[in-house]
Amino acid sequence: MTTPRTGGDAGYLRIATEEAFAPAEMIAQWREMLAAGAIDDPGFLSLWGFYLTSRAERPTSVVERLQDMGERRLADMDGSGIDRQIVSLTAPGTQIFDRDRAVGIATLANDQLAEACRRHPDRFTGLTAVAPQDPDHAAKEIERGARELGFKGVIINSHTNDEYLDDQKFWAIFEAAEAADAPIYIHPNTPSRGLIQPLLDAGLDGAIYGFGVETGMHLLRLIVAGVFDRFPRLKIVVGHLGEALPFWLYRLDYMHAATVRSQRYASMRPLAKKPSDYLRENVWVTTSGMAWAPAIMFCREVLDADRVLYAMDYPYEFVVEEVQAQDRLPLTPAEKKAFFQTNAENLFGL
Ligand code: 1DF
Ligand code: MN
Repeated sequence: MTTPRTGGDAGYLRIATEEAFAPAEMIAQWREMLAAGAIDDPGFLSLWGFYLTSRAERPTSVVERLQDMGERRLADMDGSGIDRQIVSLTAPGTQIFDRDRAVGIATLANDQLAEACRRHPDRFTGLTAVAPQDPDHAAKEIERGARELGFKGVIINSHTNDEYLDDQKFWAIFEAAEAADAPIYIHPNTPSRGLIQPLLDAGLDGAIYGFGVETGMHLLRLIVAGVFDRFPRLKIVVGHLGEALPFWLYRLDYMHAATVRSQRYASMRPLAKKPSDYLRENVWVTTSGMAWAPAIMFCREVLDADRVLYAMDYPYEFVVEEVQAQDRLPLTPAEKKAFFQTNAENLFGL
């Protein structure tokens, strides 16, 4: 098969929606903190302790590519047929820092990303990075991102120092995102302290499985806490085909209803809708790292074809054959255009 090309000759533009970058300053701070023994988060130590010290080919190339928002990235996009990247701050971004540093890195990352988007407006669209450690500042940064920087959504890398967004102290973030009509991409982080140990023991804490456990659970926590009853127009995006939740729709509905009825948990109160309704009305999923036709077709069937979007997960996943595999999905030309292009344009307001 020929190499995919940009420019729409397949009948659609390819918009990749979970693409990562890292300011050199953030990588430098991570390196310093690791070297100083200043970090005790087991997930961060496992993930970035590896990426920032390994000399193997994949981690060194990932760390270099993350920091390039210029020629190298554009050449990679040209070589894999990606017309536009929706770019976001790589995990865990600000979410490993104390509050003041986190706010500083969010601001710096957003200013750098906005500059790259201004240089290449036809290739890059940005998402706003925030420091959930300071929810009021995060709310203001969401507004600045939307109004001044031209960003089209928000990135949050799952838990922040073991805390999840269903805690009402974070809800200023949801209020700001809903007001700006900015989708929040809940991207994986390594599992929180209480969740990680058995995964870590088996080498399963990272992208192979732990990311999905952490992030799918995070979204479920938002649902059962009633976040979408309080913020009915809130839009959430998750990668990796919904972090396995689409497979669980039936059981989630059945068990949620049964649990509420039996009044087993004070924390599990009645919701206005079924868990699957929120997953079908407030959530969009992307195919990052899941270039697998049966799973993609299943998600289109049980969610909705408008809710399944293409993503690559550059530079962690950079495999031209995966673009080709998705070009070959058993879809009509119109469906394929929605999958690669117009679903993303509609969701992010491009
Ligand atoms: C990995 C995968 C790292 C994904 C990521 O960010 C990431 C990895 C730190 O393979 O270590 O975003 N991913 O989304 O699958
Ligand atoms: Mn990713």
